[in-house]
Amino acid sequence: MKRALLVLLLTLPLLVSCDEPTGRGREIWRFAIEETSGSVQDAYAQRFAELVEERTGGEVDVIVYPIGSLGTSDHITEQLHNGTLEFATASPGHLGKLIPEVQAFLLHFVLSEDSRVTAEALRDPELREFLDDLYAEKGLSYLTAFGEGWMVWTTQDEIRHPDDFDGQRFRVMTSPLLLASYEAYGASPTPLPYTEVYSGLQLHMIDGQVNPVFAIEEMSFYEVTEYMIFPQHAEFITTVASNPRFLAELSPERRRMVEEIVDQLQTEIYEIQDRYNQERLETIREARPEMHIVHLTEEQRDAFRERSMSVRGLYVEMAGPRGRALLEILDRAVARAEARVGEADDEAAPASP
Ligand code: 6CS
Repeated sequence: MKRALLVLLLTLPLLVSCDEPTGRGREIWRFAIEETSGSVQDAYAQRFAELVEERTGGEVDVIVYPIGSLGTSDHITEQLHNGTLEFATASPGHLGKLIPEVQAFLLHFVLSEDSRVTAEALRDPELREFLDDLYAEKGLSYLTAFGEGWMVWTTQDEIRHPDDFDGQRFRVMTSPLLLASYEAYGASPTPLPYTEVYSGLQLHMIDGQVNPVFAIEEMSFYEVTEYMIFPQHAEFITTVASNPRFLAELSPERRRMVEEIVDQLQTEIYEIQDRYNQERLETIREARPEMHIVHLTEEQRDAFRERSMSVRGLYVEMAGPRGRALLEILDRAVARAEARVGEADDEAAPASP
């Protein structure tokens, strides 16, 4: 029954589009996201749709499916692999079950503390080439990765030291490395799909969760927790993927168009996520002035950093030699990005008298 509904849902736009007054059915590309309408991923997919429609003169319509309409993140990845979807976001927090190496993006205190550097590093050609191969092996085409903001803990109790995690049932995404990461802090991590987190918190099945500010606002997690804790330990990173057979059948012009749009959106999405995260923190402050907002000190962060070190070894055990190689590639990508961001800052700085 569920499958029949899904097929109907996916084919409906095709049927509708065949009814164009010209009689010439428009082409439909389906883009599923792991977030709701109004999210960072939605902004990405909507801009992608707008640019595709503009550049194909309306020949291609991109339909965006928010989370829930086609199932969980795992279901979306499966549909992308099967070719029922042409594009989808695939966050390492869930995709790590299929591609263990991508869990490098989930490690704490590994990437830069400057989100501009991380955004720049995610464009690195060496990194792209490596991820291209990993995704291809699993029947997916890697298009890009981008950050969606710093991860923030929302909890019932104040957490300033790993010992405060003791006994906390803490919701994480479903990749095994995340369980290991919060076990290292002493928590009892609980993997759950995104759409079940609010009720989990409300019914006290879990005591806390972690996500960027924009998500905490749009999913209303702030309504059912007391503290927002900013540890600045990791950014939420997602990836965008396509179906390899679909891409292979595109004309060279269309293929180039997709690459150019993805490239253009890389800068735009950085600005959008930055704005969403700032604006929505204000929304939360206004909606719930009693919410405790805690920024960990350097000393407090150090205690978490120290505990997180053992998880790097676990990552290499899970992801093998290619996981180790990816960590090295990330190090090089960050170093190159730091140099580029530094140069841009120097150019922007007013010349000394
Ligand atoms: O926590 C999650 O599961 C989700 N969080 C975000 C911000 N995006 C997608 C992901 O599935």
